[in-house]
Amino acid sequence: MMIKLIGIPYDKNSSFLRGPALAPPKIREMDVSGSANRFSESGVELIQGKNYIDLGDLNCVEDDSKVAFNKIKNSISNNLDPEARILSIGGDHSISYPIIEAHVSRYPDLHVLQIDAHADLYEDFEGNPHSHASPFARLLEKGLLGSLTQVGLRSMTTHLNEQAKRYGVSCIEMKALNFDFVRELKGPLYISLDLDAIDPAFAPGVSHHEPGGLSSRDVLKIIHDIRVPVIGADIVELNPNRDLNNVTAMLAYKLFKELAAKMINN
Ligand SMILES: [Mn+2]
Repeated sequence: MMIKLIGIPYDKNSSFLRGPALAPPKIREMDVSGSANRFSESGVELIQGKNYIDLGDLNCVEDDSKVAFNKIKNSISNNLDPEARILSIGGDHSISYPIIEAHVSRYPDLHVLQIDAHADLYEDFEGNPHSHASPFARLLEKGLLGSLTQVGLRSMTTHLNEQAKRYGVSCIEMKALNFDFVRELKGPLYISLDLDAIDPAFAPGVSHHEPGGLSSRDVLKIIHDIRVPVIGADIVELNPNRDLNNVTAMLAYKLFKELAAKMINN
């Protein structure tokens, strides 16, 4: 299986701070920094040209949402083929809407695992239906997902609880965290990984610091323990402006390797 890496430097739908548009080159920098090898913990060596190719970044930094979302959806659709899996590097979380929508046209019964501090189910956020707080509301209102499971949540509101109930979302909140859900995930599975799911002690380079999160190891364990086919993934919300000594960028790079290895092994 070939992994296609696509950078999507788009952060215009961030509600609080800009910065995630700077993430794709920062994560690639970790790859060539000399600090880490290219093996996943599961023993897969990532070799460019052999099991992954880097397609570079989309040219969408300054586009408005509609134009950017169309470019993203078309790019993902054009690059999907039965022998490839796409790993997208964001960008803020709004980009997962067009990315996942494109995947659904190839995998009609697609299930999604969202690893996130936030449910991202707002009908709109401060008037913006394309906000990074709303991508999963857009996907669910179109009836596009077979199921949505969210883990890492620790910022629920009355509205978000209502939305989760309305759309039948499985919410695993941090206050009641356990990992039983991993065995119940259905495939084909898409993983949307918002780095703010991880505690700011491990991942300070995100726009929204929400204490009480997952550890780096928790997320690695979730990825390793998934038993259904993973057919696509994104890593979003790295904000290099907030990072400390590239700690979060290196975590994003490690999670990239583990997600890629998981998809190569499927
Ligand atoms: Mn989030």
